[in-house]
Amino acid sequence: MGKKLSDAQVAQFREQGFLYPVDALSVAQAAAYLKKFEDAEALHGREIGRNFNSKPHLLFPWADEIIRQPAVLDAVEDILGPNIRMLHVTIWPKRAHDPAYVSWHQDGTYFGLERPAQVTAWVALSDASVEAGCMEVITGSHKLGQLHHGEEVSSNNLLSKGQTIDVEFERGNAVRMPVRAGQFSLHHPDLIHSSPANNADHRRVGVGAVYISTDVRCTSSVRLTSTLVRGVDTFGYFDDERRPTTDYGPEEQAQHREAIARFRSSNQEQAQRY
Ligand SMILES: O=C(O)CCC(=O)C(=O)O
Repeated sequence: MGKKLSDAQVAQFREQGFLYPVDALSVAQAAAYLKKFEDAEALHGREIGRNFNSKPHLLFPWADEIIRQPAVLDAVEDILGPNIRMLHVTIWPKRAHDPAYVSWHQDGTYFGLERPAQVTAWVALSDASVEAGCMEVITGSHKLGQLHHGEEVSSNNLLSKGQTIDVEFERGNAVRMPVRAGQFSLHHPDLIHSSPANNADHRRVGVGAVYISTDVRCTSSVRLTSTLVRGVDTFGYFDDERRPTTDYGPEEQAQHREAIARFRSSNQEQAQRY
C-alpha cells in the first residue's frame, strides 16, 4: 500500500497508463477553488481559456494550493517516488455547450524530457462527465512510446500548438475518464488521450498538473523553471519557481512572463523534432 494508492492501483497505472477517479477535494473545496478561478477572470475581464491558461500557479496562490494538494502529491509519490517537481500546469475550461476540444496527443511530446518519469494529474473543479467532455484515453497506449505529431489548426483545439498525433493508432480500447468535482485522474506522459466538446449545461473546469521526479532532465538548450513540491532535489536540472503571495501581483507577473518565455522557447525547440 502506498501513501494514497493501493498496490493494485499502482500496478493498474503501470499496465494501462491511467487511473481514475481518485478523491482529492471535498465538493465544497472544489466549488471554492472554482469561485477563486472565476473571480480571477472577473478581475481581468477575460476568460482564463485559450492562451491565458498556462502556469497559473505562478500568478495565483489558490492555483499553487491546488497543485500541492496532499492527496494528489501522495498519489504522484506512489508512482514517481519521494522527490517531485511540478513541471507545468494548465487550466482547461470548456464553456457549457462549447465546441472546444483537445485533439489526440501525448503530453510528453514537446517537454523534451530524457525519459518518461512523469505523471499528469487532472483535478476537476467542476463535474467532468462524459457529457461535459471528460478525457478519453487509449488503454495501454503508453507502451507505444513517443508517436509523431503534426499541428491541427483549429480555433476550437485547446492545445496551444494544435499538436495532434498524425500516425495511425488502434482506437478500439478507448476509455472515457469521468471525474466529479474534487476528484482527479492520473495519466502517463506517453498515453494517447483527447477530449471532445462539452455538451453539458455547465462549464467544465479542470487543472492539469505535470509532475516529474527530480532526476529527470530536459534536453532543451533553454533552462526551464519548475516547482519543487515534495522531497529534495540533488540534481539541479531546473531553476526554482517562487510561490505567489498576491493574486496577479507585479512580481508574480514578471516571474510568470519569464517562465512562459522559457517554456515556449523549449517547446519550439522540441517541436522541430516531431
Ligand atoms: O482538459 C482536457 O480535456 C484535456 C487535458 C489534457 O490533455 C491533459 O491534462 O493532458
